[in-house]
Amino acid sequence: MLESIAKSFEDITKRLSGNNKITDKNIQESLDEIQIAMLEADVNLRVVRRFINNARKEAQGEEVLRSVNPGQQFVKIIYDRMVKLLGSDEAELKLKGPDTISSILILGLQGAGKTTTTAKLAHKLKEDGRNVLLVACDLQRPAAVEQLKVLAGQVGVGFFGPDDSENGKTSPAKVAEKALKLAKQESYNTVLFDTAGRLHIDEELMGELEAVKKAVNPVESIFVADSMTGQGAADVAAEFNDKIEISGVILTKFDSETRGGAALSIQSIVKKPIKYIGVGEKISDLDTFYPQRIASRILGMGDVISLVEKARELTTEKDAERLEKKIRNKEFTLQDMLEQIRQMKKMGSVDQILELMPGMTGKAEAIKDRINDKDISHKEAIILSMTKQEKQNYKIIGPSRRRRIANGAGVNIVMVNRLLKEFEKNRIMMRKMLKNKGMQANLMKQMGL
Ligand SMILES: Nc1nc2c(ncn2[C@@H]2O[C@H](COP(=O)(O)OP(=O)(O)OP(=O)(O)O)[C@@H](O)[C@H]2O)c(=O)[nH]1
Ligand SMILES: [Mg+2]
Repeated sequence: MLESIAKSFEDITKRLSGNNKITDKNIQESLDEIQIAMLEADVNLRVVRRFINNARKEAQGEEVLRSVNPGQQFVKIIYDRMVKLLGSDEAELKLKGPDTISSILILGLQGAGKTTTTAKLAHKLKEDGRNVLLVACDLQRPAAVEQLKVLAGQVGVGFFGPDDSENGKTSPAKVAEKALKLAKQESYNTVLFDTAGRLHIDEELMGELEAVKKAVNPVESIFVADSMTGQGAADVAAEFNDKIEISGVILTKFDSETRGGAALSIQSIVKKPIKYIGVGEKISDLDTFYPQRIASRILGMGDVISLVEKARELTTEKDAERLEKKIRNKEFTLQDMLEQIRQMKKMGSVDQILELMPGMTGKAEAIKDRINDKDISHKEAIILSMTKQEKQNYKIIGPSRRRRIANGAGVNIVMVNRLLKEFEKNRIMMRKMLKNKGMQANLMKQMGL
């Protein structure tokens, strides 16, 4: 996935990050190459032009950081712009609470992967504890209803479709209405409507979809697009959005030789987020779309990017001194830890962070088992559930406070205990690091100093 665009960018960013001097001329040269790489990846021309112009302006206007070289800094600018192009933050489904029915409409062109994606979403939502009903509103192909029925059976969720006796006498909107009645009777709280595709957008399809949309009043109307269709996917999504407002996009077949054009064009053309990517044919092959991770995969420069990020955060020597003093004086608080956790979140994947840490090479696999991204979110939630006082002085957090914090964060008390232990250990370790000259150099390097 994204191999070819990543390959083109690899050469550009590698060369750039070795540059100690950056001039208008080599900015222009690199931007020319980036432009070619993006066009080859089938990114929409208007999107590419805007990207290049903005990156140039930013590069020329940016203050030079003391602790990284200008080439590295330029790579970071490109990375930030790319994250923006991909939509900045992840965007999951917006559903109502469990006591109300949330309807999700799935639409898109023929063969885009709608039916498969409907089943994948059902699987995910079932795992989240929702009671899911799949509804076959595709009356175009006789086999379509059966296909969804089989998938519903595999996932283990409810199914509703037209009867054989209704052949030719019903409409997608009528099926949808009946399905909603059934959902109410049988207390389903999440209803997914799979609809028919067409080769091209036509009036009949749009009319049909509008009628279904009116009947179900969905909280999400998800446009399913085949990522292999490149920037074409963005144009079609825009048309669907004009006619029947969509709330988000799922890009399928991201596991295949996709060049990236769809992912990089959709957000700026349609202004709707990509919520998930399909990464295979199995029902579990649906991943949240993380713009930061995709951008790092394309640029392949995770270490340089985080180095610049840290350097930006600690731009002056004073900041570094302050942190060092905090550690020395045991003033490193849970609030500081929270900030560290947030930095980790911002950087994207745990893998990359591990690769960056000195002495971690080779040990990454073992550690990965212990920390994962969910864990990071839990930790953030735990610290956020503490009062200001507690964050400043962890020693006051006794058993009843721990219980309250666990409740507030929606986690088990064991996790609160574990976090506090880890925090204590980190404080000691950091102090030790400061005493050891070699380790100190490493720590400073990590901070981009
Ligand atoms: N590799 C891969 N294949 C996928 C993915 N999503 C769907 N497919 C395949 O794409 C083909 C079409 O998928 P469907 O879900 O039937 O597509 P559809 O949009 O419902 O098609 P129509 O109902 O005919 O419009 C199937 O062979 C799927 O297995 C994906 O994320 N990765
Ligand atoms: Mg289908």
